[in-house]
Amino acid sequence: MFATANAHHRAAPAGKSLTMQSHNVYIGLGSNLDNPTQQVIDGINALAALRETQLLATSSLYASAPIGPQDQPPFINAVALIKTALTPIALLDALQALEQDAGRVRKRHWGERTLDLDILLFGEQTIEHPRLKVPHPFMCERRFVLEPLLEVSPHAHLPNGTALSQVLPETLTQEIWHHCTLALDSLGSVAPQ
Ligand code: A4P
Ligand code: MG
Repeated sequence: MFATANAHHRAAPAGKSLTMQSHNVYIGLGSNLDNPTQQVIDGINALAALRETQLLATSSLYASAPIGPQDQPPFINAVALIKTALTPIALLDALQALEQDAGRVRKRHWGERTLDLDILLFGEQTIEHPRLKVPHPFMCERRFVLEPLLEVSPHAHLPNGTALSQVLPETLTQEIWHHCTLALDSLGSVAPQ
């Protein structure tokens, strides 16, 4: 229902080449505290600045009611596509450092947070590590993940070959709202359009 043309794709920035083996990775961003729109935009720009990493595309921002405890504010979510030469655990460490930089306090499971950064898909890999499960265990149950991911990559699929477009219809009872599209500004950062 949302135009896939909204997704903002960009060419690799000059001077940031990846020489080692690299993977396309989808990151889910979410926030429902301390100006969530700005938290998610700042999170996307922080992803673009990670070492050995390029930002390839971002979805629009979407608003939705919380899944989990209901006595918390609505969320703003987005999905970013990056290309990274970091290993999965090195990327997780980097994302957790960014969450801390955003002043994250973990109040409760599935509860409110200033910035949540989840690794949704890491190339074609399936990862079962005590600290990291990929594909993200709940991604297929969440419209606020699937809709922005499909905006970025309409043909995206799980490592087992299942097309995410096939899974999306099961989540359509969850309401989400298109919040705003993002555009690259003259400095190469994303900002609301
Ligand atoms: N971890 C395992 N796999 C991954 C992965 N693929 N990506 C581990 C990132 N981390 C992963 O995460 C707990 C641990 O998960 C990490 O230490 C990492 O080693 P957390 O974010 O600290 O804790 P959490 O909040 O208890 O759980 P989780 O699973 O991250 O929560 P979710 O699934 O992110 O859900 N409703 C709306 N509308 N929008 C939202 O964005 N988000 C949540 C949080 C709940 N409801 C929501 C939203
Ligand atoms: Mg998380």
